[in-house]
Amino acid sequence: MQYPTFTKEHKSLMSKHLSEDIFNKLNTLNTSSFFTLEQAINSGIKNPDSGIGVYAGDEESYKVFEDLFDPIIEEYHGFAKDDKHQSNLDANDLIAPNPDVKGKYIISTRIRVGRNLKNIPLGPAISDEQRLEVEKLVSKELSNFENDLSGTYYPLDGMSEKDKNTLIEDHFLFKTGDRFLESAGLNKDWPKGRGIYHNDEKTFLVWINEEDQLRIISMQNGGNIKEVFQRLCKAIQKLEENMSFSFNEHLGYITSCPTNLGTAMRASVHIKLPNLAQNMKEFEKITNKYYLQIRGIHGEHSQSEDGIFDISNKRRLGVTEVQCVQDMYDGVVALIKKEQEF
Ligand code: ADP
Ligand code: CIR
Repeated sequence: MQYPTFTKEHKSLMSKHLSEDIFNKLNTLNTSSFFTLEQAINSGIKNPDSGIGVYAGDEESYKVFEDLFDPIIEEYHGFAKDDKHQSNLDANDLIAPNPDVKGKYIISTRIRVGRNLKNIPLGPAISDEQRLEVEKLVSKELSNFENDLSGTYYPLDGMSEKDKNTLIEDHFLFKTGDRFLESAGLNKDWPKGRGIYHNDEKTFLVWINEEDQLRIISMQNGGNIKEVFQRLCKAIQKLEENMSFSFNEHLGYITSCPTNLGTAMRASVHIKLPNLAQNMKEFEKITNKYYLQIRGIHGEHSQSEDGIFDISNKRRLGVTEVQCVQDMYDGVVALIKKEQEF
């Protein structure tokens, strides 16, 4: 392919870091699952409003295309080429008493991690057969889960529009037709091989074959962040008893989007902050200090509604899982304090 034409609308880290020299060096390379630079950057080219604009097809992509990925990883996570990732999934190390016992601000808490099976390409490069194999393996493993983690797997293929839309609207299920994932090749053969597992209370959920092969999710109403983290840690440990996930010492857990590397964790609250909503400068001072990201309440790239925001940790690599949740928790405590001062 030719060097892409970036317009002033292209705002991604990919368009920032893909110089013509780097492009020429990487343009003819491919990984062993035949993933190319053209596939990696297509989403950022087709969607000029991308924040990141690049996806990996496999663990090897991060090495073969390192001249592009490394500066993006460094800028997003503040993580240098020689740094080592560290993991800590011991919920006892988290200090997080409920910061909103009266339930005035925090509507719900959700913590998710992404995982991908070792030696199988990531979503952008997986074959249709491999995707079905992943669905079979993971749903079979989950069928052995017991007690509060016991649930049912619901394939997307065959799910009624009504059930699907209710699950999406209630924040449990991924949306259909995301344009960023579409141009990254992640929606191929949709809806086959995709689905959601959840317990009756919908406090433990697993998405299969969306942006990552697994998204393991713990969520519940209110601000008991520790309880949500404890449930997630238990579920991850249980899954790791019988499954091997793609992981290395430098990049931690391997995910298709470089923002998710490391812990692959996003810990969030939906929180009502009507006063701060009128004062975004003060709001962002706090979110920047605590390494937080602000999203709308219908997920990434959505707008906030009625002064309710999705607040989550931004760093995921080079910090432990406990630190990711602690970043979010400490920031939420500071936001509530500021909200009360108005
Ligand atoms: P991801 O968490 O995988 O980065 P999204 O930002 O698209 O993806 O969010 C996925 C879904 O999770 C959306 O429906 C979103 O509203 C919901 N969600 C995120 N955080 C919370 C929360 N704290 N409480 C309830 N739902 C949430
Ligand atoms: C984008 O570049 O905007 C999309 N590909 C999504 C990037 C992931 N977003 C994030 O900040 N975690």
